[in-house]
Amino acid sequence: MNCIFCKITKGEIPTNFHYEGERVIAFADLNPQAPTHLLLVPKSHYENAAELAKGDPNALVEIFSAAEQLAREFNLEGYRTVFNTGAAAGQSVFHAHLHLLGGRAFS
Ligand code: DGP
Repeated sequence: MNCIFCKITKGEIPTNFHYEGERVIAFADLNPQAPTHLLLVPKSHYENAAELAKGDPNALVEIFSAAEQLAREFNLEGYRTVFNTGAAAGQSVFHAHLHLLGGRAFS
């Protein structure tokens, strides 16, 4: 399987991790949509958030607690979290990931 996020989580592509825990890593999005735009990614491969919830629910718990920790570290007053599911919704990498966005106003 040729999955870019599997390569990143395994350290095969050098990437600065802003968070690393037992099940989850976080790194900056290549194409940021806000001053702070991080991706929180489970180390295990699941295609989307629903599959992750079924296969490794503890990773989902860690994703949201890491998001809260990172928001504090990045001094975000508030933040937006997004899971895209399916190409029609804008998902382009089919390894589950949460977008954490902050540092600007959102409508
Ligand atoms: P989505 O469209 O929801 O599947 O989000 C995928 C995001 O991943 C998109 O905002 C760009 C980002 N991205 C894709 N490839 C890479 C990469 O190699 N490194 C990093 N840091 N981000 C990537």
